[in-house]
Amino acid sequence: MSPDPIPGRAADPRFLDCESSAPEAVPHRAVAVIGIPAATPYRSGRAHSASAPAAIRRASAAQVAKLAHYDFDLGGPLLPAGGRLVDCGDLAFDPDDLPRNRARIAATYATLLARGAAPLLLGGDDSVQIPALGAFAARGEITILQVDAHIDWRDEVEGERFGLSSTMRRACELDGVRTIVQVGARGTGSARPSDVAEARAAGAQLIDMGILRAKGMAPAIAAVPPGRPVVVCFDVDGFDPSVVPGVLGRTPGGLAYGDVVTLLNGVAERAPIIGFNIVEFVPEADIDGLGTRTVCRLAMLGAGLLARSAAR
Ligand SMILES: [Mn+2]
Repeated sequence: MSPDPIPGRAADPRFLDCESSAPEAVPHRAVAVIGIPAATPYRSGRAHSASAPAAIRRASAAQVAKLAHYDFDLGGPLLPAGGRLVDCGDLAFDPDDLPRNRARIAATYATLLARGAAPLLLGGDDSVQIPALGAFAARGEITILQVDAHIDWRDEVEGERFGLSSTMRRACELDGVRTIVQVGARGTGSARPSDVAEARAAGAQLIDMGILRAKGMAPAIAAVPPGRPVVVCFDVDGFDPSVVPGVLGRTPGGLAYGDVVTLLNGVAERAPIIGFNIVEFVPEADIDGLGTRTVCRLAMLGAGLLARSAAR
């Protein structure tokens, strides 16, 4: 099986009206936006976040005029001096060939990383991250910082091992993944007691919402080993549903946007952020554009942090 050589289509509009680029032409150290609508939906499910990349890009249009302005979440303009941002468009998704979807993502990430790019993934459901993380881990040791209401440690669901509830379990099996820090778990999700026990036994550091309520973001930041490159795996259901209502299941008691700014800036001070994945946004379930605007801001924060790490 050979993956498609090109992405599905160029983005229109492009994220923050940046220049368009094929993955194989991305400039060295550029932040490369890549939309991935879906990869491995469950048989009982659907590609529920497929419209998210376009929704985030559309929301970014309102931010373009202020791109060079001071961003107080980043302590400067979005892009540092010399920073580049390009949009690689969206990968194709074939609901009838899930292995090919994963191969396409893996090949695209291998190309982006070989060029020295810093990928900003606009998903897509959580399953799109699995092949992307494989590409990162194949190149060197990484830390995964997951923000999510759920720990995603199921070995399989409906017989599918590469679906959205298995992302951290599959990541743990990659040689290059040395540390997994999981932030924001709360309520109930796909995890059964055995899944939580196996996550802990495998060394995953579960910084759940109870810990964060008691101690703030400091324990999550401190759990990230200094120096080793970090890939951020951000399921937007980590936010409280009053912040981002557009998710598959609204679980109360989540993170505020400001918590996330504190967390990610704290992590970026400790280690370079080399990849930033935003998944599980469901624009159709948003309320009055509230969450769309916030997820767009998250993507901007991710772009700014990636660009700062790439510039070092
Ligand atoms: Mn989740």
